[in-house]
Amino acid sequence: MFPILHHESNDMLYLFHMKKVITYGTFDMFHVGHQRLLERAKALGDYLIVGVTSDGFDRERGKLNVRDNLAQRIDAVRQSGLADEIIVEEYQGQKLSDVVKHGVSVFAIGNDWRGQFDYLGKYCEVIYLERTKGVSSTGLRKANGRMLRVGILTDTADDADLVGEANFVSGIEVTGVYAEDEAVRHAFVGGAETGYDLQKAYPDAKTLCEENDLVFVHRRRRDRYLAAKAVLEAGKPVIVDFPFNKPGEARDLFALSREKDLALIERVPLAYLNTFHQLIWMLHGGAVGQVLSVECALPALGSFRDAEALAAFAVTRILGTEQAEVRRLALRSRARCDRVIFSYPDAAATCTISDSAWLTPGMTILGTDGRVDIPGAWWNMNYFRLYEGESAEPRRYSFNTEGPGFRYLLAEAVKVIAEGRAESGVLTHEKSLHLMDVLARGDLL
Ligand code: C2G
Repeated sequence: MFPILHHESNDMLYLFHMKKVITYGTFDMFHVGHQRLLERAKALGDYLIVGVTSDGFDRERGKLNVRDNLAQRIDAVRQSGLADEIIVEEYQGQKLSDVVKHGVSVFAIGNDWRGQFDYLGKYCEVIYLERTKGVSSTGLRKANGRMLRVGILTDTADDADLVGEANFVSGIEVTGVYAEDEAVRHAFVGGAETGYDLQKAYPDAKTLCEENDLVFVHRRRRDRYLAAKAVLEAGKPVIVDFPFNKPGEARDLFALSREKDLALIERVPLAYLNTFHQLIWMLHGGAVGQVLSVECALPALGSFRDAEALAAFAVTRILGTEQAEVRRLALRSRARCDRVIFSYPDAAATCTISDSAWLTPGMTILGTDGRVDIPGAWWNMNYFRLYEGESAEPRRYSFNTEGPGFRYLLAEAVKVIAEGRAESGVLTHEKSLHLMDVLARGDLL
């Protein structure tokens, strides 16, 4: 952090006695809501410090595709004429350190953050200010005409986190839903109490496609293929759950998406996490020597088959698809438990998928020269521990990703669509087909 601007006198005595107020924000596309917030914050004391989030910190906290860069956002705050000092917010936990370091008396922030900064109350007064209604950076981006409208084609009242996650990706707006079932539609459009509070239930899938720029197909596996096909045929890009029923279905759709130059992106949020990329590149670079085994456990997140496909995705990213032989052992007692075993000429992987409440999720990768551990929800990993050489102490690699990961996939989708591509380089259609072939060989479809 560095002071960028000093309006007030530098007289130390004056500085010592005055009441300092601090506030933070991204201040993307600076607007009247930001201006009013700064005015009211300033009025709470004699000296206003404004923390503007760095581009990296916004990415880390999952605020993606912010339109203005840090220099532009700082400039906008400076031009408001309200800040006595501007600092840059670069990391989680900085607020507390700033409050102490700058001798701050009041921390003020919009009431969309109500309750979240109460912990600062030990060091200064915490005030949540009413937000200005009817204006937001999101609204302005929309007015600029570059919003991507997203519709949901679904058969379940669970949105797979799309609605919440889309809020963090600027340039994208979830408009509405089509579902055959009235109760499902109601969950999406029946107002805030029933669920997602979307504007619109479309009368049919065709209208949904016409009125949106991108469709999320979130349906049972047996219906995914036809639904995604209808979207592409209606001329719109699609995000669809992974996997399809058969490799043939995937082949068909990938060909159609190429032919029509429309993006088809399979929903595997793990594929889009920075931490996962780093893990894969480090393993391929020999971080643990030669990989001997992968062991992982995960709950049946809604569907055993979809959970197995996710595990297969992770395992094959580590050990490859070519030489994989797969089989599944299904155990059924009071709780269901599937075990999927991948054998390779020089390595093996075991994935345990269960709906038992006692399952301990995690992943361990054992190599000739080291080991990687990912405790907990590895499919949403934001760190891993690498044990190598003589040292018993692991090194920790992390990216502080936020949320269930869908937002990173959405941000990539926005890019792929803007560039007019049919697929993302992160999970290409070709790689996905290889994985489908593995799943088919192991009778996992
Ligand atoms: N704000 C407002 N009225 C609006 C829009 C925003 O009062 N119509 C306020 C927000 O509540 C916030 C400030 O303006 O206090 C900046 O908003 P953003 O740029 O959206 O920043 P935000 O993501 O809220 O970051 O560490 C960062 C902070 O936690 C806040």
